[in-house]
Amino acid sequence: MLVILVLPMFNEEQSIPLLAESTRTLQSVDVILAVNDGSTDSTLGKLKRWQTIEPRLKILSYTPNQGLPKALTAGFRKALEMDVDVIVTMDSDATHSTELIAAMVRKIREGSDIVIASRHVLGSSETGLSAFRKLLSWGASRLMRLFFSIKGLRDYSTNYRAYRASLVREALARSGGRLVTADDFSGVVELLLRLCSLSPRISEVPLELHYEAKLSSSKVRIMKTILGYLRLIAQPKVVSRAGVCLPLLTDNRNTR
Ligand SMILES: Nc1nc2c(ncn2[C@@H]2O[C@H](COP(=O)(O)OP(=O)(O)O)[C@@H](O)[C@H]2O)c(=O)[nH]1
Ligand SMILES: [Mg+2]
Repeated sequence: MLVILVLPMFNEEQSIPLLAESTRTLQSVDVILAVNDGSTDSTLGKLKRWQTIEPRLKILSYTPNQGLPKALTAGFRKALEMDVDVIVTMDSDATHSTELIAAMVRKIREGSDIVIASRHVLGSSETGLSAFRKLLSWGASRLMRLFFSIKGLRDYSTNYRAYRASLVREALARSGGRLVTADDFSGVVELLLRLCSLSPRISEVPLELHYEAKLSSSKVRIMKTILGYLRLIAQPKVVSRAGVCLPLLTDNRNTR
């Protein structure tokens, strides 16, 4: 199975040496795609330097900054052009350990369509996070479970996930290339809720989140993200075999 690791980046100059180190001997990934989304620091320069020692690294770079959901969608498109089988997405801030990727890919091979590195299952842990940030991710997942309830899913808002590429391809084809409406971090939740309408098999592996390893500043805009979550729960829902979800976007429906 051809596996791509998509790394969305906005001003991650400090994290790039750590990412380079943690992927250097990683055999479970065939291609690394860094999506540099209008960074204003030396992210692009650092990526180019990394590329001189990492032949698997591809760079997708554009300006101005368009937000995490667009960067993920652009990464998906690029990945599908490369005809990969599995797309793994992860934060580029050194808080997610690449060691989980092998287990996530294995689960896809065994039949899962989406695998979540979850903060809310037995064996997971979170260190270095403020009580408020812990509450936010726990509260977001509780809220989503209350309104949506997707089988096998407890962590709705993590960006550390593996997707079967054919599922993403089908979603993009059926939605006219547009997967999410949000341009803030709630788009990470929205993406999952819309993919859910295709009845994917979803499973989770426990994540040990090491927030104390974070060197870059957090880009989460908390109020905007909370408003984004509320907007999601207010939308019309559909029921699929995977649970209560959001419909895929169409060209003239569900757009802002
Ligand atoms: N492409 C892109 N990536 C972003 C943007 N904002 C944040 N990110 C990336 O998304 C990931 C999550 O952001 P992060 O600051 O780690 O959030 P936190 O860990 O939840 O505090 C990191 O890899 C960021 O570099 C953005 O506007 N565009
Ligand atoms: Mg992060």
